[in-house]
Amino acid sequence: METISISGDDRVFVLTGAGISAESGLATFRDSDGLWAGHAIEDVCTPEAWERNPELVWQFYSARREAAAEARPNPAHRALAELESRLGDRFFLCTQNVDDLHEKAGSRRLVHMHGELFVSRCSAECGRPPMVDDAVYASWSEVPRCPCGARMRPHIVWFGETPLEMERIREEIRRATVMLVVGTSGSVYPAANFVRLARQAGARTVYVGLERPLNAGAFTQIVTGKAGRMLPGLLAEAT
Ligand code: BV8
Ligand code: ZN
Repeated sequence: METISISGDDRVFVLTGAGISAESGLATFRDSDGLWAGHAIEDVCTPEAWERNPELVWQFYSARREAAAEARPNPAHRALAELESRLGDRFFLCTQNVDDLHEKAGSRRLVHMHGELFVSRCSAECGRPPMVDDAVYASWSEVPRCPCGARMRPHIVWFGETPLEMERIREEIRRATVMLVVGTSGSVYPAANFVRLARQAGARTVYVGLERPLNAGAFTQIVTGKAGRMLPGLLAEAT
């Protein structure tokens, strides 16, 4: 059984994408029946889309809230939470996913670089902190207002917007000796570039996913297969 060698003085940076939540029943982006199948990115995942038709944007994210609320973590999420419990501060998890399945599996040392589904913030960026919000909004009139009067928007990083926690992420990549990337096609930046930064920092880079990603050339080890099936065994000997 192939394993990923992680030993005593290794620091592990993990990056996950939509593929890790596929076995939990959440659609990925690029699959034929993926999230983008029903909607053009431009209509639901850009600041321009929000200006043009904020009701449609809230309907898109409300549908994703309903789907994610039903979903349960799978063995891949749990294997990473288990690895965190063994490695402690030698472990860091960065996810592109906006679902909360990593948290449901017990992960704590993580950042959502593209935002979180069950969080909303002021669309006027008045400075008030984002708030936990699992409500679904079928019509614009239901969308709550910030105390400043502006409507709330999903706390999600749309295309053209700056990802969250980039300084922290860059710092963790610099310190990593192993980068493990799970279930991401390598098509969206800056996340798709992290593996190259890790290589430049001298780290071993491992990909686990259904198919070779677009940035396959930057990996020192590639294991193809379903993350829920592969990851527990691959990490079994990690210390
Ligand atoms: C920015 C939140 C400046 C929303 C998301 C031209 C060239 C290069 C870059 C650009 C360009 N033009 C524009 C850009 C920049 C743009 C970009 O990358 N565009 C792409 C389309 C070319 N990026 C941005 O705009 C970013 N911002 O650049 O700001 C900046 C830069 C640096 C520093 C400071 C500022 C913001 C991008 C974030 C957009 N928001 N998500 C939401 O979720 O609704 S991105 C969203 O799409 C996801 O979060 C994720 O990042 C991406 C989807 O990719 P994946 O997760 O990989 O999913 P995908 O479906 O593609 O693949 C799934 C994989 O899993 C497949 O490989 C499949 O084989 C595998 N799989 C399936 N089942 C399983 C499995 N693997 C294992 N097990 C299974 N069971
Ligand atoms: Zn406000």
